Amino acid sequence: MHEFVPTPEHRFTFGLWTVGWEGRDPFGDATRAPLDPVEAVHRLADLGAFGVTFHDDDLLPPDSGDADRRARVDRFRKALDATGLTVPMATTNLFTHPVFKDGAFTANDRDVRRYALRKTIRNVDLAAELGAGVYVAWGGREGAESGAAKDVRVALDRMKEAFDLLAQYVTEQGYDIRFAIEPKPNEPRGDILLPTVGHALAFIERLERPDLFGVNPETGHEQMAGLNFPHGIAQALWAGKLFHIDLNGQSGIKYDQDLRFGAGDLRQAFWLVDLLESAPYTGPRHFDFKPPRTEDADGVWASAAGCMRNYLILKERAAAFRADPEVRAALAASRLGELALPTAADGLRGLLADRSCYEEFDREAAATRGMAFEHLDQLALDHLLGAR
Ligand SMILES: [Mn+2]
Repeated sequence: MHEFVPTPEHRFTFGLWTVGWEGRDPFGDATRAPLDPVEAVHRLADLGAFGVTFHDDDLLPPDSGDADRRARVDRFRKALDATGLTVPMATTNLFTHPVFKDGAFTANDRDVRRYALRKTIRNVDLAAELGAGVYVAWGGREGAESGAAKDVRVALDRMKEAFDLLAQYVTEQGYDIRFAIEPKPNEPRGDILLPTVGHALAFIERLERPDLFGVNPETGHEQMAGLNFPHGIAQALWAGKLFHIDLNGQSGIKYDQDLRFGAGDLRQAFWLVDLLESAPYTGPRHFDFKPPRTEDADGVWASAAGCMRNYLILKERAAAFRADPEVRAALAASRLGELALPTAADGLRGLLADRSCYEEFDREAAATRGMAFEHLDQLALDHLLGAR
């Protein structure tokens, strides 16, 4: 039996804000003490992680002066060097401080928008210094609760302006950094702009440098809207835009649960791992979860270890599913191979000239063909449940 031991080769990464979450929620105070980022680095390395990510404010108190900033960065860097942990991604906190109550890049107040851009640029510099190749942008406060309060078309102009300026900045600095937009439908705002992977993909194509922008989809964010997360990831891959991914768990349409990966919708987690492991995606498997506030420090690390363990179990289960001869036969019976054939390799003229596909098509016979999907799906469940 496999031991499911994570190693840096698996490229598992965690946000400082995940294991460092103190358990403060809208109804209750913190249940855990603050976690020193240096301790987080050492504990994550001990667990077999590959890297760590951060918001600017996770690492550096927002009002810290230059000397204090430098001391904290140097101390963090020392921990990275001592453990071999990497920083593949960084991001900006544009949501906690009250100044962002109406958003950051799309706040109605121009001075807030300009501050948000400068705050982001300052942390992009640090991301470059620490070697991050991806910079995530989650616009949690970019939205509204009432219709007239936000002219959405104008707000999207401002969003585009912000990202165009950021693209110009990294280009002029010569940074090897690309941006990944993280969609979310709601929470904390009543409705957030760029609510789904699909909205973000369409937005990116309107930017001046679309090549520098992709998406950072999060399991729970899509599932909060009732959407199929593996389908969203597949479309991002199809568009060449899966720059990063946030893995966690969510049980259906409700508040953002941020459960450890594998908890919540286990079937979607299985299909997601099946997809990621067969896709041309070599980026980090990044966990953006929150150890429940019921947990003490031991529970935090058990939760983090569980994210990686569940991924590795699902990876093994998905590989067993794909290698099973009965599954291969069931895939053939479900005619997956036929989906891979172009519909009209003979071109439009061939299609129009082919009487067998319309005038002589036996529609009733085609309609009676079973698709054999249930047998295929049960084989998947058998593998997922460890029954095969
Ligand atoms: Mn996230």
